[in-house]
Amino acid sequence: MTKSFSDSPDKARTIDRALKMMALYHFETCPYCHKVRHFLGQHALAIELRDTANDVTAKSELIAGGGRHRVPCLRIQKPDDTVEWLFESDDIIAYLKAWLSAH
Ligand SMILES: N[C@@H](CCC(=O)N[C@@H](CS)C(=O)NCC(=O)O)C(=O)O
Repeated sequence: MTKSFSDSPDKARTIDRALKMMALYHFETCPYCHKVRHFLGQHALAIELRDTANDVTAKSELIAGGGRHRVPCLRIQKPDDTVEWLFESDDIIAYLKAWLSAH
């Protein structure tokens, strides 16, 4: 289980589930990806990382879903199963900041 944002186990489980609905497409040497990974580390956000430079499946998923091989990109699966592909490191961080304040 990820670091809890709350003392409540139920709330921690809800947060874990929500984090599992996200994945960050990135690669190691990209400075914009580094910025987003740093933010994830600072806030102990256990979001799955998919490395498009070393994982052909991750790269194909990003191109098929997001329309281009540009990183970083945050894949967000919504409760209704629709998927949003969010590009731009600043927009990803802004989204996660808003997500954190809501949780
Ligand atoms: N303004 C973007 C820049 C992202 C960017 O330039 N990423 C590079 C890797 S460092 C990339 O994916 N280039 C391939 C492309 O744009 O098709 C951000 O802040 O996320």
